[in-house]
Amino acid sequence: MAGIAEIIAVEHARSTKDQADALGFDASGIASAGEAIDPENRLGAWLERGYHADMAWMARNAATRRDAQVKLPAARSVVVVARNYYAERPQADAGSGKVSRYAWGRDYHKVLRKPLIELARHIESLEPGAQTYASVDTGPVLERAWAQRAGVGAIGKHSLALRRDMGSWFFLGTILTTVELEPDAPAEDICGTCRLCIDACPTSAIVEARVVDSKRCISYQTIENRGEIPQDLHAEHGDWVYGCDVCQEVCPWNRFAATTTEEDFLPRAGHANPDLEALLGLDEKSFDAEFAGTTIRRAKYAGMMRNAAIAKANQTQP
Ligand code: B12
Repeated sequence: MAGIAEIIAVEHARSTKDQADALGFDASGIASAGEAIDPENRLGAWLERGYHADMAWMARNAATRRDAQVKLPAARSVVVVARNYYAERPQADAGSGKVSRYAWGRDYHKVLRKPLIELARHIESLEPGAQTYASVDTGPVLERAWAQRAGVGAIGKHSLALRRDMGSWFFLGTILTTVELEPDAPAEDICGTCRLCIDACPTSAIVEARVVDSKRCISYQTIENRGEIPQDLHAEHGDWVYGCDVCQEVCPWNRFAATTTEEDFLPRAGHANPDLEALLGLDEKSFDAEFAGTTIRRAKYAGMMRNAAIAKANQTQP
């Protein structure tokens, strides 16, 4: 017979997931925070091989990323939520570049913050003195590994969290909490022998299944790199001016994606396939105004001009 603590943990888990549904999340799951999330130190191996490129912040808080109880010492559970951002790419005109899908609308950090904080408040209301730590992307949390343990998504060979019903076009958010919640079963591999993403990556950035070398990844180069993009990668960048979706576009599971119900994620006019001439014609002030409230601002003016010039050269060179 289940003890009272277990019955409460089951009830609290149900209430948390119901609240996640009510707040508009497309999926949610729960993992136990007791064991460190990265016992094999895959993050350490990734950092040692220099796969974080110039993202020094990834190395600075590695110990915290590997163990939820460093961030929240009494953490017992990790709640993981997913929000679908899929929309069809609008028709592109000649002379346009490509922005990756996740950046077409309003910045997802801003969109997801409010419902995630509301969910954290709900969890805090379950138990007197309960604590939470909620984050989307920027917290020292290995979000994909938690998503896998919480049953929210398997880790695909492109390294992204992947589901049968949504593919990989979804953002993750996590809440570490001191509240005991009944955990879900971890997600099981759905890639099998498929290796389409590994073979399709234009720059061979997926160096082995589930391991991405940021130094080669177009997403890193166009968004995070503040310096020059290595010359030998220019041609492979093709039309991409912000991020890259190739590894996701070829994934068979992404055929099942439905359009997001979040209007803020739908493409803003000209942001999915920006006209390269027009982009290159912007001064810093007009760039900031055009992309205010979007994640594209992260590349900064100089970065976007660099990216647009490479895409333009790729279209004009024979
Ligand atoms: C740094 C970072 C990047 C870097 C490095 C990418 C990378 N693959 O690590 C760059 C800038 C390249 C990048 C690119 C993109 N990113 Co990014 N990124 C992050 C960030 C901030 C940290 C990721 C990290 O810790 N990497 C280090 C490696 C070592 O960690 P890891 O891959 O999670 O590895 C763990 C597990 O995968 C596990 N593991 C490895 N192999 C195996 C095998 C098995 C069987 C198991 C069980 C576990 C396992 O071991 C590791 C430790 O536990 C996360 C947010 C976060 N806080 O987690 C977003 C995040 C991963 N990014 C996201 C997105 C959307 C993207 C892009 C699609 C954006 C774009 N369109 O351009 C691309 C995708 C490129 C790609 N194929 O990875 C989303 C992904 C959502 C999803 N469905 O998975 C996240 C989760 C942000 C969010 N909150 O939604 N990103």
